[in-house]
Amino acid sequence: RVIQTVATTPFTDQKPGTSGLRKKVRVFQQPHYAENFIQSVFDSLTGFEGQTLVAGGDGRYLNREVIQILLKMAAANGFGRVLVGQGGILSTPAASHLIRSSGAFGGLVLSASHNPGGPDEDFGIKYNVGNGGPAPEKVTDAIHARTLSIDTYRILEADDVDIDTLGTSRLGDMTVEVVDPVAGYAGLMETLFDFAAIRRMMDEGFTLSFDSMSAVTGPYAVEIFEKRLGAPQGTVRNAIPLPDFGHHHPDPNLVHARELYDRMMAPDAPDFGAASDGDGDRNLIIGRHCYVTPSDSLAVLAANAHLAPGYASGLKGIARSMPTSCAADRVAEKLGIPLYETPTGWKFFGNLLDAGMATICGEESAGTGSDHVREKDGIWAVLLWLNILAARRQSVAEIMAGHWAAYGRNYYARHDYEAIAKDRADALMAALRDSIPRLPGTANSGGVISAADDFAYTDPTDQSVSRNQGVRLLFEDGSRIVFRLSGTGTEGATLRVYIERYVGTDGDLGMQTADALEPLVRAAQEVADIAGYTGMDRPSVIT
Ligand code: VG1
Ligand code: CO
Repeated sequence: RVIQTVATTPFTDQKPGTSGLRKKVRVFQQPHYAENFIQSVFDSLTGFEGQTLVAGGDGRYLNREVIQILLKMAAANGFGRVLVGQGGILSTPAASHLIRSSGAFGGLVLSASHNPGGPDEDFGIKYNVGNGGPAPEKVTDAIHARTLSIDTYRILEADDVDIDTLGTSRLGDMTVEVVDPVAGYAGLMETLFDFAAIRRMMDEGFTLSFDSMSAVTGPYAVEIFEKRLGAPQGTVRNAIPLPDFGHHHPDPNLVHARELYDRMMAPDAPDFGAASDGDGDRNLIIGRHCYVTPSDSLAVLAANAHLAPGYASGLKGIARSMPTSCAADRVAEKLGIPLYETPTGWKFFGNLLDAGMATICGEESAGTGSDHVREKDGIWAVLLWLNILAARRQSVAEIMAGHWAAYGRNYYARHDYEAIAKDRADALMAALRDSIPRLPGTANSGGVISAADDFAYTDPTDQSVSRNQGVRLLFEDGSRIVFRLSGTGTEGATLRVYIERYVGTDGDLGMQTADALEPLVRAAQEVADIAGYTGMDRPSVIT
């Protein structure tokens, strides 16, 4: 077994985004492309000799090939052991748990998450550190710097490893252990939730529909919902992970999980519907005839988490990303616990969770999670909802109505303008940034702007500063509009416009979201001249 040192030249486009490096499969298929990035990760780390690395992905096209490359590179670079999910499969939260429970040095998660898969679609690689969470910015910055100067990578010349059979084998001086991707994770869930109570509710006729979107959660959902909780076979739909997700877009929102939405709005809808994304870290929650926005879901979960055994002693704090609605803030206030507002992306929650400052975290993009791992976790969110429903014995619609009656309602929507030419999107954001000093005190169809800024975050645990995280317009009545560019896309630029309006407990809590937000939507158009810059008179996706 010979360790080869291969000469290479840098690629200039390997800067990790919101969640790892995401590119078209064809980009990853260029000679040396994946190798350069993986070696740059290893070159940015110290002290991993003889240590354990976790490896797995969401099963999308190229997953198996890149697993083989990374195994041979890990062996050549001196790791002692790699734990790989059987078949190369690990959901993102399960990878996070495996890193933590095995004391691994870190992990490589192969996924482009909610992006589509297949030969013409997307692939991605993300490095997670020893706490199980996405590498913080100082690490991703170091990885990026290394990609720009790399001149060699190391790889073991060896046959492919059998990753389909559970057990241990040798690769050079390294051990490869193929592990069950589901068992450890399912066991963790049993420690957090009252499975007996949920099972009883199911036995009494509670109906559930879970859409795995032909992505990674299939095996997890079948094991947990059907086998351990006793839901009938077929409760989990699209349960077999496919390399191209059956040509679907594995993003659990009202556009791409339309089938589930329609089922939940039908006269004979089940009691509870949910879906998860490509890598299993997102969740879509729809009660019978009642869609729950991710921001509201975070607030409801935080307000009721104490009903689940894992959170019976209460929460230490709540963290949400800046564009996420302020619904959770009111819950934190009532509970008398701190609320942290971070930039977009789960990597900003890791320090707060490690420091015991926050217990529950969430993002408007359908990500919710807690300190049980260091990633957002789709199945965890569904189980917490089920545990709450089993404890309260109310419908989702009743719980939502009760929540708004107690806290008021944050009407909320996100408008995405996709595949904009990058220079147009950059020009729009630059003009918006320039206008910040002039905006306070001005009025538009949304009301009077009281403050405007470009969000910057100082991490309270290590004082690291992240700037330019999104332009915020704050209105006198508490409404907000936020503009930022996506950091996960692979085609042109995506402008995200986040729109929020708060209505107090004495106001109209039963409006249609689109009606409630209409004046603010117009204000966003006026202030940013979205149509002028993008040529688009309406968003591509509203969630
Ligand atoms: C999006 C979401 C963000 C999420 C990220 C990764 O990022 O807005 O909240 O953390 O995707 O989610 P961006 O930069 O495109 O807005 V996942 O499930 O794709 O790993
Ligand atoms: Co995801």
